[in-house]
Formats: sequence, structure tokens, C-alpha cells
Amino acid sequence: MSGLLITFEGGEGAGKTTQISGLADHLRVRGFDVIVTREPGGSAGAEAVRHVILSGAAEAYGPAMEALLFAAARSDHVDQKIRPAIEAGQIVLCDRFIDSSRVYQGISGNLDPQFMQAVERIAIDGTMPDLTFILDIPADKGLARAGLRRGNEAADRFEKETIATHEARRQAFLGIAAEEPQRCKVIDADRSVAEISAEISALTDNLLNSREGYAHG
Ligand code: Z5A
Repeated sequence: MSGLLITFEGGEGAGKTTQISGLADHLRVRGFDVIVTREPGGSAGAEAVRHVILSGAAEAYGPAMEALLFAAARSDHVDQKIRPAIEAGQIVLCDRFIDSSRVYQGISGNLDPQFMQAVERIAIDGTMPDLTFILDIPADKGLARAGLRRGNEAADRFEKETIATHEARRQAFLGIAAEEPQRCKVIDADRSVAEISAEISALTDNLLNSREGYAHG
């Protein structure tokens, strides 16, 4: 039986990492074999590229360069980790994936949609998420959470951008969800961790129950 790919998307501090951990626990209790991973990164080659991108070292070379670096990292991650796990029947929970590139590079970077589609196609080579949770929160609230967690550490390449940029990205994520309602579920992330977890677990259970062979883990 083939596994599943479930991705988590949204702005900074939306709670993706927190919710992935909660869903992993829920699914493991149900008896599923779960792996948790993230982008950029998740495989040795992709983690090497992660540092280059998040340090801001590539920023000066423009959004197309960054889009290609994210795609290179994603290609390695899909080949080395995600696709083998799905083929082995595991449920892969991934913190950010294609929608982050569509929003941060494609829309914020104002890149040609055809360029972005071509790059995405090469990077994932047919490995699309089965389900995507878009954690939606006003940008100022998400940034405040991310700031609290970061403490005295410096903001990264993306965190230091303006509230207006973050809010535009929020709208871009909602736009993707409106275009792909079957795959993307918008989750109100401005609630307690427990409330959000309960909704995400229920939606995931619905998907699993609808797939033959998954009903009992
Ligand atoms: N990027 C890109 O441009 N293109 C791409 O293709 C990809 C990525 C894949 C990765 O940064 C950056 O790369 C990202 C986009 C860009 N931009 N930035 N920055 P990262 O991996 O370092 O960080 P992130 O993905 O942005 O994570 P995050 O937003 O900073 O955090 P989060 O995972 O969404 O949230 P969290 O760690 O679960 O929670 C944050 C804090 O809030 C933490 O202290 C929690 O305890 C707290 N929290 C969580 N939930 C709640 C609730 N419900 N109430 C109150 N407090 C909460």
C-alpha cells in the first residue's frame, strides 16, 4: 500500500511545527508509520542548500536564483526521502513544500508563472501532496509568535520583511486554497493549539477513512 504526503503551509509563526508534532502523535497512536520532515531541508543535500538560502547569501542574486535553489533542495528531498517513504507506505508530514515556493518566490518575487510551473514540475517529478493544511493567521500575530520563540536570535532572510509583505503572502496562500479546494484545507490558526489540532486530526482521519486499506492504521 502506498503512503501519503501531507504538507503544512502558512506564514511565519502560524504554528506549523507545533501542529505537525500533534498530528504525528495522533497518527502514531492510530498505528500509522509516520515521518516528519521540513523544507528547505529534510535530506543531506537540501540541508546544505538551506543554510545558503536562509542566511540571505543568495538574496542579492534575485528571486529566480532563490527559486532555483529551493527547487534544487526540493528535488533532492523528494528523491532521497519523500518518495521512498511514500513507496514504503509511510505517512510523510512535511513543514512547507511547493506552496511556499509559489507564494514566497512566485508571487512575492513576481516571477513568471510559466517559469515557476516548470521549476516545480522538475523539482517534484509528480510527487504532489495528498492533503495540504494552510494555517491562516493575521501576519502581525504570526510574527509576534515567531519573535517570542526566536528570543534574542536575529530574524532570518524572510522574517525581517515588512508586515505588508507578510499579509500579501497570507492572501496568496488563501488564493491557492481557493483554486485547489480538494487538496488545500484552510485552518484558522488564531485559536488554541488544542482546537487547531482537533480540526487537523479530524480532517486527516476523514482522508484516511476514505482511502481503501487505511481505515485501521
Ligand atoms: N521558504 C521559501 O521562501 N520558499 C520555499 O519554497 C520554502 C520556504 C520551502 C523557512 O523558514 C523560510 O523559508 C520561510 C519561508 C521560506 N520563511 N521564513 N521565515 P523556517 O523553516 O526557519 O521557518 P518557518 O517555516 O517560517 O517556521 P515558523 O513560521 O517560524 O514557525 P511555525 O512552524 O509556523 O510555528 P511554530 O514553531 O509551531 O510556532 C511558533 C511559536 O508559536 C512557538 O513558540 C509555539 O509554541 C507558538 N505557538 C504555536 N501554536 C500556537 C497557538 N495556537 N497559540 C499560541 N502560540 C502558539
